[in-house]
Amino acid sequence: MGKQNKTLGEFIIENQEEFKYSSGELSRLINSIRLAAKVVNHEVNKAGLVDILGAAGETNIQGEDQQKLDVYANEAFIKTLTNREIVCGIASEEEDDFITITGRNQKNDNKYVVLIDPLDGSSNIDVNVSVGTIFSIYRRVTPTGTPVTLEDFLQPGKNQVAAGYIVYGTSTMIVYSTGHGVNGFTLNPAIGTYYLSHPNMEQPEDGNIYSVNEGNYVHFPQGVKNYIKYCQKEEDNRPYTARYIGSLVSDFHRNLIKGGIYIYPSTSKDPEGKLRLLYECNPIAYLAEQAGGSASNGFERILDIQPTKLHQRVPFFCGSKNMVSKAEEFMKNS
Ligand code: AHM
Ligand code: MG
Repeated sequence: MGKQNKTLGEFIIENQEEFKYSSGELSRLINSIRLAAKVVNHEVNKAGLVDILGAAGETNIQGEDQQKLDVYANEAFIKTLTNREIVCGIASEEEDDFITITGRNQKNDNKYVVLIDPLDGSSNIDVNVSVGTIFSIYRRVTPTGTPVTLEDFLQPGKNQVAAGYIVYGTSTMIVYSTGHGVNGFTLNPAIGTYYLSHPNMEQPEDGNIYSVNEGNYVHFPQGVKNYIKYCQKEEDNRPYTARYIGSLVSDFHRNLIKGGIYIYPSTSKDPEGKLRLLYECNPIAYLAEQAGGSASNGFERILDIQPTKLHQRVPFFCGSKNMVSKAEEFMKNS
């Protein structure tokens, strides 16, 4: 792990004072995500064995049948977040409606809402490709002492107080921000500890990677088609390299480190695109901006969008600043 050997636990304590409302609650909340991430990581790592164990008629330690991993991850995060007296509501890609948490004394005095995609890209699990968890945290806008409402979840992304992701890749990492830059921590699975491996992550302003599902090309808006042609043209430092895993967290993570753009545009079949604003695009957009990158729906900043629905979809252009503005230029002029 080189010279950096600060653990995530130490980092959270050291940086607690930086939070806008430094009561320690947000630190405890991040801590509970760290814990759930370890539990889910353990399960994800066993994914390849499920068939073998299943064939032998194995059930888990509680005697339950093996669950689908996205359901497992959903329950693991919800359970962990509910157990601490910090969160008043959770919205998840796996749940139709948001979950209200009244707290042990039933007083509704917890202050934070969490929006989460517990296991994004889960169709990749069967083929041993990286998946991720994405999370977004806000302070509630309605007063404590009353049950959480939809309004507390439908806040524009610029109101986020923290956001991050966990990538279950060749190694497992947590990358998150509380509004003071982006830091990445790598799990040492032998001892179950995350170490600060990527301090102050910065997304290069330019890059040479474009990530888009070109199989949908015929359904793309003209601006995106034109931008793709631009990426492929032999000129200056182009053609760019095409890289698309089909797992948002991994595609973004690579482009964050190396420089690049990720695009999931509107299509003639899905005019709003595929990705969800609240628990996929907003947290990733927040991280991109915190790392010096940017995120747009092709025309306006993702973090400025006022959401109207919990599971709202949005076209997504995200990554190196200059690449995103170039793509926006093509959108505007098409
Ligand atoms: P999911 O939430 O159903 O897992 O879908 C989200 C995923 C993203 O991780 C990924 O970037 C995208 O869907 C890939 O979609 P496509 O296969 O249409 O390219
Ligand atoms: Mg998802």
